Amino acid sequence: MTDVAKFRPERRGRRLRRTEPIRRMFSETRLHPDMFVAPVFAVEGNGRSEEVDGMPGVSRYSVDRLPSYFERLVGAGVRSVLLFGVPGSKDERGTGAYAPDGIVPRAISSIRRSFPELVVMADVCLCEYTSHGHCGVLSGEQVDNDETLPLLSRAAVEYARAGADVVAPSAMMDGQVHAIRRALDEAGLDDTVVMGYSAKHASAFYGPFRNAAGSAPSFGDRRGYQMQPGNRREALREVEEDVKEGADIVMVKPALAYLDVISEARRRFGVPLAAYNVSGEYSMLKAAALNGWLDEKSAALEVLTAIRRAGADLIITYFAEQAAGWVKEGR
Ligand code: PB1
Repeated sequence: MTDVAKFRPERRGRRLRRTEPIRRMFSETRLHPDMFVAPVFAVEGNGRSEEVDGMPGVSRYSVDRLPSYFERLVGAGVRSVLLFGVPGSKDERGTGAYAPDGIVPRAISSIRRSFPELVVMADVCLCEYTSHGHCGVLSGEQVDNDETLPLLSRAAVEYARAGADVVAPSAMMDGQVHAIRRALDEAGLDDTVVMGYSAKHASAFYGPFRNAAGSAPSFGDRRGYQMQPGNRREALREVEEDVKEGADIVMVKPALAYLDVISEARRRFGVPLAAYNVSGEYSMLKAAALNGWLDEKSAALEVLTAIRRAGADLIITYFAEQAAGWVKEGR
């Protein structure tokens, strides 16, 4: 057999991968439960806790069932929730979204005193409340941007008055952050944080959420207000606009298919950056895990690590409860 001189590489990158303790020392991207935000669906009625079709492990809860669920979240180490209301009735102007006794103000009021340690965020949009399923009021077949702004502002004020620490406008209306900030300040709610859904793309990955919230548009789509998936420069302009309008936190959504946008937003802007690991990103991983094609914990932690590595400070994720437990285990 040919005698081949032994080659001894000078650089041995594997030295820093040899053992688990060495690998932990040089881990460049770390997750912490404090960075996870758990989306929560609050529904009308009593005694309701219903798993969402297409989102194994995610349920919709009536207000009376929220405290026990929040006990579970806090016990797992989750410190922040993002509330979505699923009203009992809908109408053309989405009046349930800004009703003082609406599902979200009632949900917030019911848990605020019991969970002072939780950061309570409330999504601000009309789509769950409108009979047509669009994120604003219609003028013909178009969402009327400027007619929608005062309604979003009213909703944000109601949620803040009920005790929300953060209001999060997700309607993708131009000027929504400015309008809501001004309304909050005029109502004396200067301390309420505004988290803008700044760069929100018209994604195919929202399907399971729309099923959970009954918020799919009854006609057309959201491409007249959410951005097309391929537009990164436009996304950065939207983030910049939200910063100018006074957003305390900006966001890129979805996350997994938009890591480049997250990374560029992190590079350009100093404000806290959230990324929304949306329903479809959750469901596809869950489906693969349930079929035995992927290991759920490893794949989910890899996805969350990627979103964190791209630069997100906060990750809104349906894996929040599980991931908080996994991260604590791994410490
Ligand atoms: O998890 C998800 O898919 C989030 C969906 C998101 C919630 N903010 C919306 C997407 C949509 O239906 O366009 C709701 C928009 N207000």
